[in-house]
Amino acid sequence: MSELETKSLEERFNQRIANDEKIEPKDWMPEKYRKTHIRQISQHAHSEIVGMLPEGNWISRCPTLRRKVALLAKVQDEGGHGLYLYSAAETLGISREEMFDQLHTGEAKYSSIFNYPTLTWADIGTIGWLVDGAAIMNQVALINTSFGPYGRAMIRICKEESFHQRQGFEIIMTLMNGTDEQKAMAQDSLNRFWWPALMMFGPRDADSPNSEQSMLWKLKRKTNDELRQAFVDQTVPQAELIGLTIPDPQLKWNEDRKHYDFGDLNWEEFWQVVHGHGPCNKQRLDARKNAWNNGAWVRDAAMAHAEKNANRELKQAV
Ligand code: FAQ
Repeated sequence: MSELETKSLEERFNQRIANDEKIEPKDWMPEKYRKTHIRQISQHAHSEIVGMLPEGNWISRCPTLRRKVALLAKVQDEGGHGLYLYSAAETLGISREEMFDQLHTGEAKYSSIFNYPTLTWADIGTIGWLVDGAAIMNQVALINTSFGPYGRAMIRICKEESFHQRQGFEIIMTLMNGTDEQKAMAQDSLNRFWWPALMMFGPRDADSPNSEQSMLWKLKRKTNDELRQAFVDQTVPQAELIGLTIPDPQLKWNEDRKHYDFGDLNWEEFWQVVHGHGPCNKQRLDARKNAWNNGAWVRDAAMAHAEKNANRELKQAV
């Protein structure tokens, strides 16, 4: 393709983005747009499936049968989200094997939040309330992302995440209506998860290498800092309503800005966790690698079955 032709395709593409048109997998797109989407969508998918692990840890120890049914369904939903997202990324020309390989070798990231342990039952409530709450804040904005398959996957995912958020909040509310020990358990869980939940939104805008281009392409519709602020503004009143204290002495309503001011995050900790040195990074990756290796026979059997059927159909056709 000549330089002139590429330039005119690029102009047409930029015009479509400016008009808020969706870009579909077979449409022409700049190579960098394709690669950036593979990066973000596959990392999002990895986050969903690694995210099954901290909660999976409590399925056999739920306090009641009702809680167990809800948690089982939630963890399955997260697996489903991962599958939609892997499929969306595959439309851009990467295979699932390649994506898993990138996860297993550490080339692809997944959300830092899932490298923290779930020590008590209250953590299951906190994950639903804060982690799904933060995920929705980010994902509702992504419904309007420019790449069609990603935006459409988000519609269903957001519906399910908002149910997860409510079930988590209801667990914490129940604990806050309970004994002193239960209240202390809920507060301790909030103390441990508050800052890691704020880290889910990524580095400050000034330190985010991908944001500027992703905002121009309308892959991201809001910046990391905008979403983090919206999450704090939404969550602080929820904590106050049920008698929990946000572990941030600098947290204060700012009447001029009409937003909460809050303390700075521990960015050293954030980057340590992102680069593989968090409390559970090794455990999480080992679990995923084992799942992939132990599932090899299922994939092989499915392929052999498909091949056998295809051969049978071919023979019948001859
Ligand atoms: N953890 O330039 P930016 C969920 C990386 S789903 C780890 O700002 P970007 C559901 C980033 O990848 C949660 N790495 O990057 C659930 C980049 O590295 P790279 C996941 C992080 O992409 C709930 C580098 O730092 N949600 O929770 C993190 O523009 C409950 C520089 O950062 C999504 O993935 C982090 N927190 O913005 C499941 C949503 N932050 O790739 C189970 C979609 C940044 O250049 C239970 N993703 N990094 O090597 C996004 O919106 C964006 O990718 C951001 C990062 C906002 C995460």
